[in-house]
Parts: sequence; structure tokens; C-alpha cells
Amino acid sequence: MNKVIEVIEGDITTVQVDAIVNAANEQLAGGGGVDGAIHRAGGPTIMAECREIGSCPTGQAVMTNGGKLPADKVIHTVGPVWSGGNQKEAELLASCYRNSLILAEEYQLKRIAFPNISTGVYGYPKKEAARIAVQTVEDTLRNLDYVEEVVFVCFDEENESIYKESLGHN
Ligand code: AR6
Repeated sequence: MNKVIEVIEGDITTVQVDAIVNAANEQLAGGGGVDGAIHRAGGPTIMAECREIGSCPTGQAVMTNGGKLPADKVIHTVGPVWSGGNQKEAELLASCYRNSLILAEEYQLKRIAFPNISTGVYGYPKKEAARIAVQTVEDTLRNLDYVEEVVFVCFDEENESIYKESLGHN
């Protein structure tokens, strides 16, 4: 089956896909950045489900409803905090992308949108994070049946051009 990987610049809360991925924290407590934007736009049912789930270790992923978002579901994953590169950051970031896609596959979802996990408050260098995101998504997609399309939603032009270059879309 043909798989599609796209890059767009924009706000992930407006993207119509089966699930958008949230860059959450281990407490699933909400926060700033994309996490804040998703809870604001989606409304309180998302946080209600986060409270029931409780927490999520770094590198893992959990699923909730999408509330008022155009996306049906939200996959909450917790990226690593960048601490110089020797704290398994790369492995953990790859796990975020892989485990989010595996969860989507379990729910038989087709189209998934990712933000640039860990590259905001958590400080992961953008180019290195993009390389891991693209490689992990390409490798994982090959082994999935239901998930057909991944959209990388970049909030700024710099990330958009980094992703387009990584994917050879320039
Ligand atoms: N749509 C798409 N991307 C966005 C949006 C949006 N609406 N808003 C921000 N970004 P961050 P992290 C981009 O800081 O580094 C939260 O407080 C942003 O420009 O949201 O994984 C959580 O609760 C950046 O490129 O997530 C955690 O405590 C990317 O999303 C912590 O921050 C990720 O930036 C997680 O930090």
C-alpha cells in the first residue's frame, strides 16, 4: 500500500485528520505550547480523559477523544527534555513517533498529524529532532496496515524548511 508523508506550516488544532499528536508532559497536566493550544481548542473532555488515564512515561503514548477539534482523537506523547544528548534523548524521541503510530494502528486510524515534539519548551535541537522524526516515521509506516498518511505540522517556517529538506520535498 502507498504511504504518504506531508509537511505543512500551520496550527495543528485546525488540521482535519483521524488523530493529532500532542507534545504532552508525563503528568498529562496540560501546559503551554501545542499542549495548551490543543486543550484550549478541544475543550474540557480531553483533560477529563487525561485525568482518568493519569500519566504517561517519556517516550510512550496514550489516546483520548478529540473534543471539539476537527480531529477525532488526540494521541498524547511525552518527548524527552533535551539535556545535551547523552540522556537517551534520541531513543526517547524516536519512541514517541513510533509508539504514537503503533497506537494509531491499534485503533485502525488512517491519517495522523504530528507537531515537532520536544523542540519548544523541551529544547531539542530542531534539525536533529526532524531527522529522527522523519526516519522513525518512514521506518514505522512500512510495517503498518491501517496508517496511510502522516502530516508533519510545523508551527514556524524554519521547521517547515528543515522538514521539507529532510524529506527531499524541496
Ligand atoms: N500547532 C503546531 N505546533 C505548535 C503549536 C500549534 N498550535 N503550538 C506550538 N507548536 P512545545 P515540547 C510547536 O513547547 O517542546 C508543554 O507545556 C512549537 O513551536 O509545545 O515537547 C507541555 O505541557 C514547537 O515547534 O512542546 C510540556 O510540559 C513544538 O510545537 C512541554 O510543553 C513543540 O513545542 C513539552 O515541550
